[in-house]
This record gives sequence, structure tokens and C-alpha cells, in this order.
Amino acid sequence: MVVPVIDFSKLDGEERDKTLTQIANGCEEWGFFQLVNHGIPLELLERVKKVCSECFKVEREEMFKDSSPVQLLNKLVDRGEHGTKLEDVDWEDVFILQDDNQWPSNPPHFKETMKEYRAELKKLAEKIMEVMDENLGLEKGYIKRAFSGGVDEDGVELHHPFFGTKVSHYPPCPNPNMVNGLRAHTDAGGVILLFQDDKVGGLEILKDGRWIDVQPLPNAIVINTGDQIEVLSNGRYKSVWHRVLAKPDGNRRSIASFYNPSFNATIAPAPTLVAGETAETEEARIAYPKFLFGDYMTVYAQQKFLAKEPRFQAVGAR
Ligand SMILES: O=C(O)CCC(=O)C(=O)O
Ligand SMILES: [Fe+2]
Repeated sequence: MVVPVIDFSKLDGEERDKTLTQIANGCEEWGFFQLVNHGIPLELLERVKKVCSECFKVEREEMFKDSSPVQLLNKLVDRGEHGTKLEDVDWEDVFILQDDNQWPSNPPHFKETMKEYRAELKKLAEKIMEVMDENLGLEKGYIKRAFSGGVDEDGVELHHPFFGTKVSHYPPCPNPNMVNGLRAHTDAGGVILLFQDDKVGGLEILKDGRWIDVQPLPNAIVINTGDQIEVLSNGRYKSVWHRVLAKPDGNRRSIASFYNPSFNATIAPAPTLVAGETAETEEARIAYPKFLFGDYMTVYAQQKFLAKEPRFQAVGAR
């Protein structure tokens, strides 16, 4: 079983319907799929790989050696506890890029390259959301408007969706059985676009009760849907558990961009999708509560590595 690989360029040609169906299948059956020919220039992707790897080398590698996962693992090994697994840390170096936070200034081209990359990825996310609108039978732009907290009488979005980019490295781990690269979770937000390492694997998704690889595919963009798409789609598109294994060899790079609702946006199942359900009572047709995304994130911050259902319950009861 392999995660579906979809040629996104075919959306603009004769094979549009087939491609829409492939994406619908990716969303409904997998929650993860890989896009090739996605329109992001390969030359830009090459520069992104280069500046992120250099940034890790010059600014972060030394720091990682003193980080808490390294210290905690060393302690366990020193005590000879090779059968124990660390359950509350990840073997990962991370920093987040948003429009208004501080970015690394080393190497010199880092900022301009990543700015260009983020602009491209944001456009791609919006295209994918429109495909989801179409596949779900929603009005064009529905998901984006929902993530913006709606529009005013002139059609101007009330808020900005959140768009963040998480640059991660998973350095080689001397005891990969004793710690996760990143513990299993579902993503909180909307649409996630991941540019993962060409060679070093480790990302797995839970499919029909089994963990399977998201196979490294050079220059592909891996797409997955988070908890908010599950809610908006009233459960048609489920957010899927995934994790990253620590590996003994190779430093895995991954760059995940998150297109999420504004914290001020109210998220609820799309009424037309609720109306399409066959259950007798409205209560049974509506599978999820209505809530403010900011409130969801407060709950998520405490429960990221736990099941999502109690999060929906908690935020619905607020
Ligand atoms: O690094 C990866 O491949 C996955 C990262 C991830 O799942 C996350 O940041 O939520
Ligand atoms: Fe994730």
C-alpha cells in the first residue's frame, strides 16, 4: 500500500475529472496524498533545500547537541535503561516562520528564499482548498471564507487565515527505538503542505490500523488535512494520525506549511453537508460542534498527542 501520488498539472487538462476524483479519494480514504507537477518551480525547491540545510548547520546543529531530547536520552542510556522509551519529547529541531516573527538571517539568502517559497505554497494551498470545495459540492471559496471568519457586506474577508511554516530537522539518533522523531498526532488546522526529505524517510501514517510509510519522493509536496477540515466536511475528510520515526542515519529535513483558520474564525460543519446526511435527527446528522478556532488551539496545546474526539468534546462544551 502506498500513499497516492497525484499529477496536479492534469487538473487543467482533459483529465480534470479523473484528477478531481483522485484527490477526492486521497482526502476520503487516506487523509494524505502526494502531489507532483504541482507548479512550484523545482529550481525554487532546490534553493529551499539548500538554505534550510545550511541554516541548520550554521545556526542549530550545535544547539541540538545540548537539547532536552539529547540530554534525556543520554541519561537513560547512562542508566542502562535500553528498554525504556521517552514519551514526552521529540527527537526534532524546529523553528517556525510566520509573516511577523523573527527569521534566521543565516545563510544570507534564507529569508528571501523562504519568503518566495511561502508565497508559492500559500497559493497552492488555496488551489487545493478550491478543489476540496468542488469535490464536497461547496460553493467555490467556501473553505477559505470559513477560515477567514466570513466576509463583510463588500465581500472582504473579516480576518486572515493563519499561514505558518515549520522547518524541522530530525538528526541521526543513536538509539532510535528509545524516542520518536515526532510523536503520533493529528494536525489541528486546515490544509498542511509538507516538503519532506528526498532520501531520509521516517514519516508514517496510520491506515486501517497499520503504520505505513509516506515514501520519500523527490520534489513532491505531501498534502494532508487537519482537524478543521474534518469538522467543516462533517467527517467526510478525516484528519489522520501520523508520526515520524527517529532514524539512526541521515539528518531528515522536513518543511511543513500550515494553512489554518484565523484564531477568530468560527468553525462548524458546512450546513449543506449536514443537510446531505441521512440520519433522522439533526443531532445525529451534525457530527461536530461549532467553536472558535482559537479556543480549539488552547485545547490542542494541551492534548496534541491524544485522540481528537475529546478535543472536539472539550471545545464544544466551552
Ligand atoms: O516532519 C514531518 O514529516 C511531519 C511533521 C508533522 O507532522 C507536523 O509538524 O505536524
Ligand atoms: Fe503533523
